[in-house]
Amino acid sequence: MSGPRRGRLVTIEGGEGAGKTTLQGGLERLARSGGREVVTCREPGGTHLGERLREALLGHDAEPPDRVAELLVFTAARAQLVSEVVRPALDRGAIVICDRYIDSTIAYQHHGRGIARADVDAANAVATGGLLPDLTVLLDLPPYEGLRRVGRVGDYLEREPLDFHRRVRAGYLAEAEQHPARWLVLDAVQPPEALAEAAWERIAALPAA
Ligand code: Z5A
Repeated sequence: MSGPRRGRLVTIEGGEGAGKTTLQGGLERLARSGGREVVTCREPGGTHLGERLREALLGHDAEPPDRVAELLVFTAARAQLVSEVVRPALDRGAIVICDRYIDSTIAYQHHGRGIARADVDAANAVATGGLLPDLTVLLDLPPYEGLRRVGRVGDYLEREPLDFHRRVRAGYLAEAEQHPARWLVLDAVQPPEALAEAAWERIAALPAA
């Protein structure tokens, strides 16, 4: 990692339709009302290159890729986002709220696809230079409920069997259990306002920058 960080990196994780984008909006409003600079981003995406990689990978006509290619495309998009958006924002003292980050790759490509943990960790480390979130909010929801909420079968990941999505959910919960200081697990059936308040309480309690 290069130099001290003054801002805070908050990531939001969970399965399809768990409410990540909705929570990001709620947190952005709460953070702005406190006068902080807030930068929001999503993965894959958030940069010109990242959005092009997103379209190539998840566009409606995209075929399911080789699983190692999939790992490398997600982490390539992340490398661009970290260097172009996240690190500069943290250096300015902003709160960065990112919809998905390294733990999506651990949950989907390791727990879901079965790629070796060491390979996923290495790809994440290269992409981020070791930049870890200060807080990761997991919106935990049964996969069938999340897929019902979004009401579509869009990209190839959404077409994966329910068992794949169950492994992803179990993987997230296992990660959160192992690193409780970094994770906040919320039951995503709660109303959006309650989720935003619970997450904001933890963000506000992060040590001063
Ligand atoms: N992926 C990966 O495999 N590896 C990686 O490293 C990365 C990603 C970075 C990206 O999908 C896919 O890439 C994803 C993982 C994989 N695939 N899967 N499966 P995406 O970005 O297109 O989509 P997503 O992130 O999975 O989910 P989403 O569709 O954007 O949903 P969401 O942001 O979690 O939920 P939402 O849009 O806020 O809400 C969905 C609906 O639920 C909407 O109608 C809301 O009004 C409603 N909602 C939201 N909150 C609530 C509550 N609290 N109660 C009731 N209803 C609610």
